[in-house]
Amino acid sequence: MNLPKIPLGDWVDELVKWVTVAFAGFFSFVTTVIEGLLDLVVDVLSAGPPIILIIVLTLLVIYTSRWPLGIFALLSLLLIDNLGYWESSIQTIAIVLLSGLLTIIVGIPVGIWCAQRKTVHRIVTPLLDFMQTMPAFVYLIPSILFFGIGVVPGIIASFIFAIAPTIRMTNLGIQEVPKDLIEAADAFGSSNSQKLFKVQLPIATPTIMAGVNQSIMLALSMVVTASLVGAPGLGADVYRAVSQIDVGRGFEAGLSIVFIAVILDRITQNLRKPAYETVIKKKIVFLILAVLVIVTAVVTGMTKETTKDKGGNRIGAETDFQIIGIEPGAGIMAQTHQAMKDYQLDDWQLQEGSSAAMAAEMKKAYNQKKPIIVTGWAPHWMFSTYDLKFLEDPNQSFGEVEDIHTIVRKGLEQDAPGAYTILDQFTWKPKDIEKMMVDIKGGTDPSQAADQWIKANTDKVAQWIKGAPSGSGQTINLVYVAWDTEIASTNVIAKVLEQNGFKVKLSQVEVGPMFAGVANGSVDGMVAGWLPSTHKEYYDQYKEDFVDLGPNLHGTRNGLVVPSYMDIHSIEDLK
Ligand code: PBE
Repeated sequence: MNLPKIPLGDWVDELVKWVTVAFAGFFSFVTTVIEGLLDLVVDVLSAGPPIILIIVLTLLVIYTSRWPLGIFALLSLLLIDNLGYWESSIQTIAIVLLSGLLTIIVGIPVGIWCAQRKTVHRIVTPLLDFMQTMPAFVYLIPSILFFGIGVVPGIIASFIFAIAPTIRMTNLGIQEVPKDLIEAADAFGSSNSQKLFKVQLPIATPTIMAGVNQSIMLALSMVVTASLVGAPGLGADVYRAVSQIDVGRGFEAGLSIVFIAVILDRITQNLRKPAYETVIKKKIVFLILAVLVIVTAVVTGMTKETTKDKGGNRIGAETDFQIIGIEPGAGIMAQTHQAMKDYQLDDWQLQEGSSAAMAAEMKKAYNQKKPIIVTGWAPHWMFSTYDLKFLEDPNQSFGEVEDIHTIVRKGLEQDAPGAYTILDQFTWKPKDIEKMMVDIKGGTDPSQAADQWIKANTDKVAQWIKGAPSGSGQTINLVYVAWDTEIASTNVIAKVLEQNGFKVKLSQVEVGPMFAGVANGSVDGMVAGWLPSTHKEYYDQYKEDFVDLGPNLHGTRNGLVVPSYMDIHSIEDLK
């Protein structure tokens, strides 16, 4: 059938664009509120030394779930602290508590409403199905545009993903209240609200609590996903470990998540019927807890006002002392950390996320002429789309002008000499790759953009394939990271290989896995090694195990990038 493609994606794009602008005020309000709340929760949780919270949590676990589990909680929390994941854990607990709280505030009323009105139920059920089945990643995309990079889009996405069980179980719990009880309540002439609060809700509580428990667990399962857009905590530790293939750290952070999951799960599961309820009344425990929380909140709130002032850097005040970064494993992230040391930017924070999220932030700030600092590199389409500048780097923390190298696995030369030769001869100029990046940015599919570029540059391509025996349909596996530069280069070289008798499989991975994959021979090659400095660590780690075919492009640059309208010139100005 030759029907034109329905522009569903374009419509969604347009809608999101419209919503972003129309509700800008509302979104920034929500962002401020959620960030403020989260700060408060984090401050309260980290008010004293870790041991205090460890003891409080342990006591809570003992109270709800008996002492053997309490011992487990104590040991696992001490281990988390010992391994150095305490701060991350607090971030994670705070994020989960906050999304949990939001699901309760919104979910229970909606669930009650569903139970009371058939029509509402009929509308909400398919919506919930949709929300739960749509991959949670997808919510992150508009969330970044609405709420910016950081913890807020993560919380919102977790909330959407996690709310379904609370609504469903509240509805179910109320539906399941025996008919005769309702009739009895009616017979005694109770009003609707009396019926709800005195009969239905109390009977439905176990079911509702089961729903809340599931929601909290789902929110916890989102922490790694949320870290892709910059949410801090254990999820970010896991993501960093993946990005740098650091098995040990990944395991430690993962284990911490498991411990926290068990503790939160048991507390919420048994909260309704605590194991030692006969010893101390539930009300008293809640009261103590509430007083404790409120007192700490007030005290930290008062002391914070005085410590909050971070010194007088003007740009810092405008940008909240944030530098918007990209994938945690990227070389430029390590360089930025180095720069922050070299220039003593102690007040500043480098936000982790992804290249796409960074670009989205830049777009948002640029359209509103707001100040923003990102980790940036050239060649990049951003420089032709926006008016941007690199901050001067007198200390050379970001190294000099660099090359991008092609790196292949050992043995490729024997196994696929044609592909090897083509990869070896592949070389082009910054303006070539820029042209392609702009096309891709403008909406052209990367493989189509590659086609167009190849058609327009036959002479260059002829140089690459000179003397290369054509393939006989062997598959060549190429890996790349979703940086705009590498999306362009990888697609071009893939097309050229395909035109010369190879089948090409492209896999998008994180930085560490990209180097490791070529080194252990599980993939054939990549064209994305930024050297000598950006990827030095990865290069040095694996250099014995792969073949470096040298530069395919000369003249790249990394650094901190700001819009030209910002009145700042050098990284030194951030001090
Ligand atoms: N980059 C683009 C990468 C290399 C390619 C500068 C973001 C990095 O920092 O690792």
